[in-house]
Amino acid sequence: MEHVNYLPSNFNYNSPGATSDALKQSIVYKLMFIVGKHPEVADKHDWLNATLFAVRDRIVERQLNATTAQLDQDSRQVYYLSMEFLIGRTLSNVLISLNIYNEIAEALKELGLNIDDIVNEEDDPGLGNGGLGRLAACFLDSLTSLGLPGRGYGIRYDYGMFTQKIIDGQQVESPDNWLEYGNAWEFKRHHLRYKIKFGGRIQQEGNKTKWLDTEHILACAYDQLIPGYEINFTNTLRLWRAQTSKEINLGKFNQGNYLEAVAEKNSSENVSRVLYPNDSTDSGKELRLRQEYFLVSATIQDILRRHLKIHDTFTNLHEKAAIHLNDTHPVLAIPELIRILVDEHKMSFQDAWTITKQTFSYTNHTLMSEALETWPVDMLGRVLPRHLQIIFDINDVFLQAVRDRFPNDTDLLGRVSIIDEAHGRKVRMAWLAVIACHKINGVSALHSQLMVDSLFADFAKIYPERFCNKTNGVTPRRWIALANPSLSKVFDTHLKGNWRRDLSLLAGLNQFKNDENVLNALTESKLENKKRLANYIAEHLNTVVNPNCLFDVQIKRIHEYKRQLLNVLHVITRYNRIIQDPDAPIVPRVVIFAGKAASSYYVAKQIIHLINDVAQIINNDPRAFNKLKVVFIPNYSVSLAQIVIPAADLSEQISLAGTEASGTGNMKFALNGALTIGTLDGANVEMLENVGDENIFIFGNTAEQVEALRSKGYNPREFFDKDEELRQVLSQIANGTFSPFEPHRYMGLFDNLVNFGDYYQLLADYRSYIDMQDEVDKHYQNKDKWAQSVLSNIANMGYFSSDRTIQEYADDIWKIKPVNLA
Ligand code: 26W
Repeated sequence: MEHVNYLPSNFNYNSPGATSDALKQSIVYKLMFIVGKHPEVADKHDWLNATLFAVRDRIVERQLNATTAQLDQDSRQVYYLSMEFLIGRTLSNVLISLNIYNEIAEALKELGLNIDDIVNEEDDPGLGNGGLGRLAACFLDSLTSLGLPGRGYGIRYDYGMFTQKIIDGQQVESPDNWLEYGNAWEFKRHHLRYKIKFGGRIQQEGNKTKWLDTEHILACAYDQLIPGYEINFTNTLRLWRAQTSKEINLGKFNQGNYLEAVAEKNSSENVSRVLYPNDSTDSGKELRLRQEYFLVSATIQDILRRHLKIHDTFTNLHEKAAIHLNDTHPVLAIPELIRILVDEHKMSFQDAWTITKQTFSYTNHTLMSEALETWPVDMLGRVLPRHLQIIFDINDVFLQAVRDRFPNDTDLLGRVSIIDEAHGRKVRMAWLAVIACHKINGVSALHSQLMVDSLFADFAKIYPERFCNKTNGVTPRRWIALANPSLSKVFDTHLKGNWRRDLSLLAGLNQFKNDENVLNALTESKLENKKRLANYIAEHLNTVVNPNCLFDVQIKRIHEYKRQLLNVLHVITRYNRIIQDPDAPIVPRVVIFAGKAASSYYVAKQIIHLINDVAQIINNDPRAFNKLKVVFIPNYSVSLAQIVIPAADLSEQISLAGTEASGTGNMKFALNGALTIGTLDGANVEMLENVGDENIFIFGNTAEQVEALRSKGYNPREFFDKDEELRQVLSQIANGTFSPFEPHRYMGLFDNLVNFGDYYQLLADYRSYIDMQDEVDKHYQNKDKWAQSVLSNIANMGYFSSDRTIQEYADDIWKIKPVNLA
């Protein structure tokens, strides 16, 4: 492309400068001329915004550089479609990327402000539920830091994940109005708006299909710049917000029906109002379907518009665009692309289908059947009739090919058909993804294996070359550099090269296994982080915890399969032992929980209630003082994780083997020097391979044993009857020891475990869990041995950087290369 020289040739992109003086000047300037406040009257939030604007300028320079380079090179890009991006606070992360943390701290200090106060003033946008959304955010960070061209696409929900309060021991939800004070970080693209159609009917005219009488809303783009770590490059996260389309209301305005027209405006904007707070159960609600289509329609239109600006045809779309589906939530992008190519650009269905298959790829994040999305054929036909028709067409072509290849397997067709006829005619979105995507990956070695053995076994026979594994990773910038300054200092002192950019350099720590200086430095750093957390707990929960205790932590969504309840069984066992034998030596522990329960998930809410009831009894029992404390920290979020994870000694990763697809918290803890107690589930398996079995506490049945037990008829009663400690604990839960004013409160939890089959096999793993916890205590009592394990554990975790993961996606799935930067 030809360029006009808009800027003088001697223009310096770094003109605003990054010294603390220059930054200070920019901050004050932004405060006065953008925020519109005099420094004398500005409050903390004004200063935060002023700082954000000043810093944003420095990123925009990089964006200009990136855009020019990308346009010149017309390189293949990845488009990462996700209903969730849990990006966390921005300011501190950008300061790390630009390497101006100290300069900003200095500038703010000169302005009479403390950088921590300003950083903590920023809202933490909770535009995701948990693992899947946070993974998307780590991926954007890595993609950009590697100089790879791509763009995230999601929804700009007005309300993110609800705020959790604990009142009388129970979860209470309230809306998270994260945009209340605006969002200084985003750019609203007023001109970038797409019409999104719903409803209506199909009309066939010859071989042309028309989608008529639709209702419309508009999707408006909001961009957030994603900085890469120390690289003159950025990518964009583009989030869509629903706006009323003027056209639909005009009629009603003209009829004088003002109120109805305005009411309609509100209801159509509901599409981007709120994030569904369910992870791992498919809600099947029509509004959710509309949200999903809203995301993909706006996105596909945007990708095609961009493509057409540079090329005059779509026949090379797959050479320029790799579209990635983060789980099945954005799977309607497939029929949407076909619809636009066929109905609006007159391509044949065959050609459109061929291009589609070369463009899309898909990650599966869960095998649990209740999480697999299906839409009733009726509902899909009502909301998106043309898409339903295209899905039927895809299914016909696919089933014909299967029939030709496997003529003798008559059951196969019913099993692989996109339409599930057996369960009330439903569209199986995961099937559609597998049939249309050239690559399908799981998120850990174990999960990817189970995926082809179970959920997608039939498809693995049909398309063996499509399935692969991409083990998850986490970004070392946020999860070490930002969250753990004291540990970062230890790394910087003892490692050659920059581990922030190449996490495999952590292996360099191995040579210090017997170096007391380094071991002490690690222990000191941990203590500092534990003090920081203890302060947080004191301030927010009015509870005092002693940083010299072992901090035993389980933070994640509350779900039966993650087995927080097994952790509680251990806590009570420990409590009972303290009471039965008060003089026995014991490793004092603080057991910390955090996590949200989906608002409609009764059992998960009961588990939260039980944790708080148990805490209430134990923390107020003088016999347990200095020996055991239980803390539930409310409102788990990315920013809370950044405080809690660096402070953990022990990381609880205790899901039933075969249920946790990967886990990413497990990686964050281990990288921050916690040892793991866990089952052979998800990425724990690969962590064991990397860190060695002397540095990790593995217990419980394997995925195979879980299956075997289930199929031979698992009877939890057997375990109940034969294990006295277990029996005591369960009886206490059942008889109201922890809920004296409502003794039957936890009868349901008890029955689930003992009488109704214990689906997640807690009782089967109880004894090996307790025994392994005893091993943890023994290990911890030997301070030197513990410190050595911590060191080896960190040193061998370099594999779990999301930079490694993204490099694999780039090479094996997306086929994208770094942009050449000036
Ligand atoms: C339709 C409702 C719904 C919503 C979200 C179903 C399922 C989900 C997600 C797939 C749940 C999720 O976040 N899965 C997690 O993905 C992480 C990133 O790959 C993994 O580390 C976790 O093990 C997996 O539970």
